[in-house]
Amino acid sequence: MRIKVVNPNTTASMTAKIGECARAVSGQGVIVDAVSPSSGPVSIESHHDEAMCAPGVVREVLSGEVEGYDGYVIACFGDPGLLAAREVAAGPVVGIAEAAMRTAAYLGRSFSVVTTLERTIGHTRDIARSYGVSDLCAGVHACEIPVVELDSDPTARGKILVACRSALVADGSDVVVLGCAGMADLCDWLSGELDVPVVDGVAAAVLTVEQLVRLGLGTSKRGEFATPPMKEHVGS
Ligand code: 2AL
Repeated sequence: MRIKVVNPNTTASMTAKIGECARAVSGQGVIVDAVSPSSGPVSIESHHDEAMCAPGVVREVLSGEVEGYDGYVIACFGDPGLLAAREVAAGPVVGIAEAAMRTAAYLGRSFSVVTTLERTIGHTRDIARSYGVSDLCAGVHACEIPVVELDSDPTARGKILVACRSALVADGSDVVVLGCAGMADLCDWLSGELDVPVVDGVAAAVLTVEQLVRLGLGTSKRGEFATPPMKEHVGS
């Protein structure tokens, strides 16, 4: 089985980290390739960034179909391009926010999302609603660390831990969902510190795709996610 993990941003070090975290959980015989689009924003933390990265995400899934991948993960917490990617993929396509929120629903009464910047909170709430889990999402909290500083800022870990602790208290929740693929490597450490389940969407999405492929399940091509007619494009 081959799974293509698409990091919608173009920061190569983050793509490498996402690949490591994905391979750490994938099963025997599963090949995981982590890629990012050849052009696009270095991080996704606004509606504008999401719109700008989506064509690159879809291109990676289209090329993945030619390359023979069995399924795809969209490794950015806003799940940019997810629905368009489903239209062009035969196998399953899973976004990390969707996988993390659905996984968290198994683990407690409610969950808190800890995201990067405050401006991403509205979109996170919107997607929780669209996935039907907004009743379980007790709160969305920002640690105010930009995506590209998650690795370089020596205070980042500590700030994320503080944000998780205060989210659990403020929301009265019992599970933490990490709101950025760039936090994937902190998941084990945070669950040890917090003593509650901490869900990393990269791991959750990879295992969800793996499970769906093993079950022989792919994206339904009846109706909304049928292959769309490819249209003539005007201009460059
Ligand atoms: C993200 C993410 O997962 N990747 C990225 O570039 N931005 N999420 C976020 N909340 O900022």
